[in-house]
Amino acid sequence: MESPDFSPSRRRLLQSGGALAASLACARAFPAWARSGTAGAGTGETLSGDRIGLTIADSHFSTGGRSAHAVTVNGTLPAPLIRLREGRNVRIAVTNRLKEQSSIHWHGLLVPFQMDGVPGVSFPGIDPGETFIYEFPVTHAGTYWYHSHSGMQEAIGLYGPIVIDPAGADPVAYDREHILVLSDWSPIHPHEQLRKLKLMGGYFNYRKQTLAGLLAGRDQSLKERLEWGAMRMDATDISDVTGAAYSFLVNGHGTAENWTGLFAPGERVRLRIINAAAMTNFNFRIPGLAMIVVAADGLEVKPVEIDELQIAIAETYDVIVRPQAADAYGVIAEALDRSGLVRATLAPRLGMAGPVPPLRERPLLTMRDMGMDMSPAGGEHDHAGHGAQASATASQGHSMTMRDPSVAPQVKLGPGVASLSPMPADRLGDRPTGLEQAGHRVLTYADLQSLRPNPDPRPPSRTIDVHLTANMERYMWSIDGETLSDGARPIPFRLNERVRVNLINHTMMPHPIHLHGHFFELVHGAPGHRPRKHTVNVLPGGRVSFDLTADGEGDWAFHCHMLLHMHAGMMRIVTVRRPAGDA
Ligand SMILES: [Cu+2]
Repeated sequence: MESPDFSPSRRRLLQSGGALAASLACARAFPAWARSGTAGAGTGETLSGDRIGLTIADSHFSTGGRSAHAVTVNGTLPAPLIRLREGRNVRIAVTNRLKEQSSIHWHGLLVPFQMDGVPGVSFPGIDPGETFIYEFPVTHAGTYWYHSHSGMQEAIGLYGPIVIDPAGADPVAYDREHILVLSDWSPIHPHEQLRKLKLMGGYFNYRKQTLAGLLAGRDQSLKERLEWGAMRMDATDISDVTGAAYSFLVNGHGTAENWTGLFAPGERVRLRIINAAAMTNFNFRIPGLAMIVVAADGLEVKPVEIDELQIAIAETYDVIVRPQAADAYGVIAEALDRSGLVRATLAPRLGMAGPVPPLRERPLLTMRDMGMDMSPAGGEHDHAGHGAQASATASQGHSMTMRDPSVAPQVKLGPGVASLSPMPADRLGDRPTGLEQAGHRVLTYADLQSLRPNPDPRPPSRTIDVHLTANMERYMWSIDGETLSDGARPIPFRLNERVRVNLINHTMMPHPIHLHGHFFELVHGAPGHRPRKHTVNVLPGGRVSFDLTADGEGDWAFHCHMLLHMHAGMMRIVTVRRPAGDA
């Protein structure tokens, strides 16, 4: 990671970056890696070594002229970079100075379950005034992050990046690296957001279809609108908490604050992109620069060149960019529903700003997002974005039945389950919501192939279905129609068994589903180099299959990473137990 290049121009960059960082640091507290004008993640102080101390405390955060209470680590938002080396042991002492319980979960790291940091599942939580010592071996390299797993602390600032350097040579060549932590920030406290959403599921959706739009020939046709209305569905219901509530941030900086990462033309720059948002999936692009995806969720993939990717909450992607010109490039993270964006900048020197593109047209959901795309091309991703053909099919067929219990027999039906998708499709090869028509290369999960051979070649010995369920009007979210607080039973696995898990999305929203303590292989293409991930975004009306080797003994959280969905009940416990008689 250390670059051998110490040419005079490089040294000047480093020095000027440091000077600006120092001046900004007086105004607002940022850790070195997140300061604007940084010359790279390897150039400032980080927390590394085998002993680390973190203190969680109340704080304040402001951006774009708005300010509110925050929960921070060592006084900063985002939290400090933790940089470790594969093969070492680490001891992290976390002190809680809040008046409520707290915790830290090491997202994507494989640790003993007692160190995983989920209160009530794997440890008791860290009480006010207490210190908990996390101690674990660092077993694999890559880009990860950490966050609170208590209450809604993650939404108000408790998140930060983790980089694990490989024990040996890095298979990814690069001259410089930057960390890009994407997040969403609202002065409306997440508990208040939840209250508003319970009153009205579309509370933050200010961009429903209008009569004026209909008369002007925009959006859905009258026929489609009537059909969707009859099903109590809203084609603009893409995100629950939108840009109406949120400022979007890169490394804690809004667009006006223009976080800037430096480069020298011709360098290979590695960007470690982390979506640490509470509720926002981002479309990520750098107009004018191709991106070569080299890792997903920390683990290397065969390089694939693209122009845009959608990064779901809790995912990480590493990409290589190679800017040749001494220009400022806008780094654009646009909210999935196009209710806002944030622009950061990659530039050869300070004071430059990349362009801010206009927001693109907001997407509309289609019949495919309801799991009822019965058009002949239903398995492909060439369907019309506005679903005209699929809609016509639906109105002729059985598909108006959106709650036929026979399609998901294990789901406990009740007021919390408003719909069941009649024909959920495998959408791993689909472009994600809103990017169906983009006129450039968009990453799909089907493009990802693991760089290393998958470690467990066994075929699964059994299959389970996990249904993602909701009543969006009442803001109820569940798995198999049950929530953790309903007393939903754990999902049991035997240690080291190989299981295929089918995630089936019966809701009109994507759900980034995260399993703790494991990587799993997405099932597409030939076995052997399937992408290994810890989080997978299940598109609306879609189905995702993954194969899992249950090799993490203990109890693990398994949940949607949309914080309000998890809080409302879209979470399960997974238990991995030794078969009886095994010592
Ligand atoms: Cu969710």
